Amino acid sequence: MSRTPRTGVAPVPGQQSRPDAGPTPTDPAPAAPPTVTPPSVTPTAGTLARSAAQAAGRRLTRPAVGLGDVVPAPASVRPRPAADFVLAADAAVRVSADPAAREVANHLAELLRPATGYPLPVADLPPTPGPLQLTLSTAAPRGPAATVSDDAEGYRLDVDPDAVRITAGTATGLFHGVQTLRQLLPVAVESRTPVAQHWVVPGGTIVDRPRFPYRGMMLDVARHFFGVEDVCRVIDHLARYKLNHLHLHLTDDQGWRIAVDSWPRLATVGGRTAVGGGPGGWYTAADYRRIVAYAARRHVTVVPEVDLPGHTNAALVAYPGLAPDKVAPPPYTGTEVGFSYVDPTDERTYDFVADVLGEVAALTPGPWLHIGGDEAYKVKGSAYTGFVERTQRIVAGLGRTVVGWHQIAPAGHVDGRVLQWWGTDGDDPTVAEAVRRGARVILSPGNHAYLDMKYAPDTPIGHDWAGLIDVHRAYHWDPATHLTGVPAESVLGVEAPLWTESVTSLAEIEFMVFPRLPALAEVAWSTPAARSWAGLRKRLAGHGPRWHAAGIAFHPSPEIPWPAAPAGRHLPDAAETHRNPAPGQPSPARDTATTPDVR
Ligand code: TNX
Repeated sequence: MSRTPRTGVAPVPGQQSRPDAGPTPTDPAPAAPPTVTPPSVTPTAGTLARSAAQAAGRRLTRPAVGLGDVVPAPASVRPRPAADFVLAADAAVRVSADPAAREVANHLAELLRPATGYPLPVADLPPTPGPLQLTLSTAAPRGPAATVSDDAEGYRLDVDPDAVRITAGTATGLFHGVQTLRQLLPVAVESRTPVAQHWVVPGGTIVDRPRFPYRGMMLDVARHFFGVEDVCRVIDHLARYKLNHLHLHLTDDQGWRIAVDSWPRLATVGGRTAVGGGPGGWYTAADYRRIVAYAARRHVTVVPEVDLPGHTNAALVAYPGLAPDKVAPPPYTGTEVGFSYVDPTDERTYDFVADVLGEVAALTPGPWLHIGGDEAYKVKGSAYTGFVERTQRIVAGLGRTVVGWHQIAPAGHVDGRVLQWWGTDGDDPTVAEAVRRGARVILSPGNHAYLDMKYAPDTPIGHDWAGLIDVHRAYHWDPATHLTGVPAESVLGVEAPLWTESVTSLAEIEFMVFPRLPALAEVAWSTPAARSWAGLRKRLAGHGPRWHAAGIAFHPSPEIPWPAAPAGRHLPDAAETHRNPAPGQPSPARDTATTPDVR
């Protein structure tokens, strides 16, 4: 199988080249107009930006954002207005001598270099502390808010006039601290080209840790296929908001999206279709590894889902022997659910399950294997629970933890198993009973967390079977009390699924994700004490210009007091949106300036 390598993410329609992200209406006025001495040779943009900033001196300007203007809301924020920090052009990033921490420092430098134009070399700590410090500290003192969190993902951020210091027990904590720092810099930090600007960070201390360990988004790449670069861009979005899991719904009736060596027709035949008759596509092992590696560098774990025993029409087209009647069904490109299933009475089905899950597990470093289990309406009673129990044992035999949609609840317990709740009311005795037997729960309530629901009746794409979900509805629920019989200790976390029956492009993904995903990230990360609707509205409003500057499409929800301009962009016409190319077909022209560094 050969596929044309993808070279970049889709340009956001209507914005073929990035805005230069110069100061926006929310940026502070510079203290003095930068004066640039005419150079004798033609300067680069970076040189100009550096000399402009130097010429303006290190005089303090008011920071563009407040220390608390962070999404998700940090656990503790103590501003020190007299302690603002200004990044100097000759700053270096100093980091504890540890390979994973060093990666985080490199990531920080890569985030800051394009907009600042500063070289920002990365070097070990000690000897010289320097103005940007990332310190791994397992021996950090414990105690109330003044200390570094001892949580695996917690961090502490201290901003003083002489330095910004991020301290954490793990590289993941440092990474989250870096995301906070990014949000505290002016909007222009999102620019891909140098901007003359005072890079001010508001003074004070943030001590932060997540409320729930699992915070994720699901992307359905089966109904419509999204290439590696699109998925990597989604991973960037997760990382910004401290989400740490990307669940990929890899298989469904309309398409099989991952190459499996032992059953090659799954991809080459089952991967050729998509909802609405589009060209489909699939990931080679190398493609999938690129996604996993890109995610790992951003402290995001990939959760692969192979949906079984239902949602399998594409597999049956490829291998009719898996079908109950052994007859190949026609390829399916509609949007109904619940009609297809692999034959639970045939031993070959379990060879298929073991082979597929074995290969997917071998490509996936994370601990989770998601086996679907939803809407298998034609496999009833003990045929269904027997299938799920056998599949759970296969997953356990691979040394992985099973995750399934909450319909798998009646099946017997295996150690550590996780149910993903997608119901719309807070009561399910079967789930509560499974939790009593030891299951943990990921909460994806359809009426709060489903990113494929419309925002409002006039939202041009999406469904409404679980209701309309505006930002208020996405935000207003508490995972600790949401489901009867599921106490906070049994809640592993929160995940926001994006099903893609009606979502066909990266711009449409972003439109459904922003601003709801950041709101849901706050539900998963922040303590109830730190959360408030008024605070979220204000903080999201400040992120609109950031998304605009980063070329991210978003829904300009009327609930959010966006700054006067730019107010976001509406969903582009379908004709403008990018569609993925057929296998073997060239990608449409891309804006290489937006290409994520996929490695
Ligand atoms: C239900 S929620 C499904 C999906 C659909 C989605 C559309 C769940 C586990 N299954 O197959 O894509 O609704 O909203």
